[in-house]
Amino acid sequence: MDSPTGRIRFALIGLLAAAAALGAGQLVAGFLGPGYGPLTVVGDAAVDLSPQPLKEWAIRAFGESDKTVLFAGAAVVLAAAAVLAGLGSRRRSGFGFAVIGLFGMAGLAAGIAERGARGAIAPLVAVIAGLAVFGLLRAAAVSNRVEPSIGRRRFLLGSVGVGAGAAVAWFVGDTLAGAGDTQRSRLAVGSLRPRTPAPPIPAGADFAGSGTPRFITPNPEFYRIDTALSVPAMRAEDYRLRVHGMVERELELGYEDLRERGLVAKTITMTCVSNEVGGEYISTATFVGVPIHEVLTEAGIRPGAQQVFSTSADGFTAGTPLDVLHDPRRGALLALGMNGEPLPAEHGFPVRMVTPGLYGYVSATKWLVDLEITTFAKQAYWEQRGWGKWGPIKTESRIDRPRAGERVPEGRTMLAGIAWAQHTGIEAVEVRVDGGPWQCAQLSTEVSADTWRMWRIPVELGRGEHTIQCRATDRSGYTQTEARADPVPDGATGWHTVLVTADPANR
Ligand SMILES: Nc1nc2c(c(=O)[nH]1)N[C@H]1C(S)=C(S)[C@@H](COP(=O)(O)O)O[C@H]1N2
Ligand SMILES: [Mo]
Repeated sequence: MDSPTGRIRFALIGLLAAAAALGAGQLVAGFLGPGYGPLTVVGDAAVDLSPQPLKEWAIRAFGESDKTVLFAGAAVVLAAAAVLAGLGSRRRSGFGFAVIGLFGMAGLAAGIAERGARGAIAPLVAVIAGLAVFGLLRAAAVSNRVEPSIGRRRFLLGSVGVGAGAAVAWFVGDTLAGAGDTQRSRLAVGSLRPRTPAPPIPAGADFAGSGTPRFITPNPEFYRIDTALSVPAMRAEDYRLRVHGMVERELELGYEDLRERGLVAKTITMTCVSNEVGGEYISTATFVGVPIHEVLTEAGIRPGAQQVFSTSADGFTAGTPLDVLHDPRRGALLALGMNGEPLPAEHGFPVRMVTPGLYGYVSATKWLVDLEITTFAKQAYWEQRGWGKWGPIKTESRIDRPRAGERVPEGRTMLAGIAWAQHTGIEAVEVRVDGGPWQCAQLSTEVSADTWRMWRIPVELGRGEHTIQCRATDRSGYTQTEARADPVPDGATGWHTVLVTADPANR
């Protein structure tokens, strides 16, 4: 029993018990509210108990990562104690139970001291889970000595199960706690009143009755593109935006600093570069925020600067040409709100960028924390992965009705769809059936050059299969090309083409 494998097994039991304790504690904490996690509570207590000089030294030594260092330190101490507890209970289980109990008491004390009675719940659950897992796994390991084949199997399965369960519990609890924090913070933000409201959307701005999307995309339906697996949980209260690099003066702006500047509202159609011809990655919202050019002007741009390199809390980066962001007529925003509410967590709460006329991957960083003014040399996330550096949105159009493959009654049918050429504006949309002559569609009332425009046109369809195509012409006089291109590297092109079948009306 004192073989090296035996020792590893008992060390593992200790570690798994600790993992189970943390996972269970974090899961419960997720339901309790912000800051109830076992590690957070113990960390806070440790900070409170440590002498002032030590705190100052830690801040000097580790700066912004002091919290990470504290967490890492706590994890190392816990892991070491867990291994010891496991190894020390090879012959008798009492030692392990005692160590877990001791840590449980410390957690309980920290929880109550830092958060009151409610703070006792997560440590209690954690210690119970830790004791239970320790007891069960140890029993399995001991039976292994008696009945090696059965015990080994059971022990292995148990270990894997406990490890996976602890990880899932931790993840769920952590996500819940973060989402709760973010929602509370969003509610506390209240209403974001713009100094200059966006012009109202006229009744004729969409042809929703004929099958186009509504002009403003409701937030829950707005398309989403994320590189991160989970939505970053941020609070407006903690928000800091750093503006630095080739500037006269560095800025550090909190949420209220931005809000107090006088917000403007702007209705913008965003598009993803990954949108296929006919695709769904396009939506429109009225954003409320601070004009980016004002912030850049305040920082003072130094000669030679070319690019604004933005970084998100989740590590995503984008590089936007400085001249685009510095141009007041472009109207790029540091957006705080979307369609009358603070940004939803999925769309970048507390603050994101929105830039009319550029695909999102170069210009719409969500959960924005850093703006570095720099040269074009620096490469952002998608550029490093082979996508184009500039990302201007291409003039395109889409058929929404009828859908590809749809059966329509023969005779008169209304065709409808959307067209976009952000920051240039749509001049015309033409439609043709079965390769016939191009016919001009009716356009919806224009809201601005930065938003999509809807089109519709009635056509006669005889019985049988038909090919419907559309193409847009923008205000620069450019008609979208028929040449098919994939989204990689800088946006898809080609005419959206759908096949439909017209059936006899009275069957
Ligand atoms: N932090 C972060 N910001 C991001 C992205 C991302 O993955 N992470 N995706 C970008 C891309 S590719 C697009 S098209 C838009 C999409 O914004 P939405 O998800 O609010 O529609 O956000 C941009 N900003
Ligand atoms: Mo995108």
